[in-house]
Amino acid sequence: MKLKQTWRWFGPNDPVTLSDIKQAGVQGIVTALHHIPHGEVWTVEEIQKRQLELNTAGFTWDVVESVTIHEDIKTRTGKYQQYIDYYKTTLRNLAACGIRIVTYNFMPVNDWTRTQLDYVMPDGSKALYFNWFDLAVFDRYILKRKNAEHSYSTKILTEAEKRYQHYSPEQLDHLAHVIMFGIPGEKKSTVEEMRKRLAVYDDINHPALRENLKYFLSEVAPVAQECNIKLAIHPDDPPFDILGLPRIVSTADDFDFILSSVPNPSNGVCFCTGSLGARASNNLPEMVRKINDRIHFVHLRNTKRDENGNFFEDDHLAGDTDMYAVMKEILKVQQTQQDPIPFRPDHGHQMMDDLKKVTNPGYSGIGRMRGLAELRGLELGICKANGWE
Ligand code: DNO
Repeated sequence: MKLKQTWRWFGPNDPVTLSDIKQAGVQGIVTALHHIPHGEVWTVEEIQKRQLELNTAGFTWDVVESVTIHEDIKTRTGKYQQYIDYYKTTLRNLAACGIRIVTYNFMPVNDWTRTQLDYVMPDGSKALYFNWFDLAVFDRYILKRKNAEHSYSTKILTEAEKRYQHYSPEQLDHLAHVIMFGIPGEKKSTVEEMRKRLAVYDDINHPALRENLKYFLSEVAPVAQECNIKLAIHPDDPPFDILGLPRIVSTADDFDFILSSVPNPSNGVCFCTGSLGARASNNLPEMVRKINDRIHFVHLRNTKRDENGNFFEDDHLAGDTDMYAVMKEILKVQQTQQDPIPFRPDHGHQMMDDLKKVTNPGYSGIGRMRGLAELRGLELGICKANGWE
């Protein structure tokens, strides 16, 4: 059995429209109710409104990405218990509408983080890029985080200082905008807000954040199981501590903790090769073998690192991750499952006509289409060669 091909759509404001997506040949849509503030309940009415829109365009809503976890839950402060109860209600409401897979992440403060959104590839297409020197520029000179210098090597600090000296005020503003970009269509943070949100983590180290995640999961996984929902935690992107924040969804050991501390089958993973592949010590095929049937959703994308750990998003079949090996392991897991595991081509370059449009960073139409087409061919080849029809 093959995987289910899906496509992420950011809702009615997404410049890549449902009629565009129709031509990609996917079987399902991944989306979220981005207009609902983090932490609030998604009502059946709101879910059905979006579902109707998708159904009218000939699609089903297969995966939610994401029901975002409110910061109070991650830090276990303020109204965390109320937000957990709201989360349970949202899961029940989604299940009542027939939606069965829910993605989320447990990254403190910021979701995915990049330092450049238009890194020019040799072929002229544009990719997303993460550079430690620029992150340090932001951290030390824009955010002015206390003790930021302890988070970087001398090499990074020296290069960051050099860059800071020659960046113009506009370039610095732009860098801050890119780093704090967050989720398209959702509220943007200011530097001041970010400082406040970071400060809440002063007393939260890795074990404490792990405990907060374990508590959250021990509360919501039974509800998910009862209403037949599969939870899928997305890895940290990039899979390292950044801005002094603890990150706890980055390595095989992290997944081991997450899955074994709440051994409920509904507690699973969104296996994102682009996030996990940015860390050289992560062996992705091995991680697929270990996480196995707790993989509930898959993001396929590739990255290429340099000697300083900076990385750009490469073509889906190029880069440091052996996509053939990963795809083969995922397909092996698929053969043990009754239902197809959904995957989506994660990100894509801005290429051809994408370059003349403003699309959400990473979510261009043609770039993702190229990725999907290549991944689809790879999957077909592996399935044929192994008799997995
Ligand atoms: C970035 C995405 C992430 C992802 C969330 C999942 O492009 O992969 O923003 O959706 O982290 O909760």
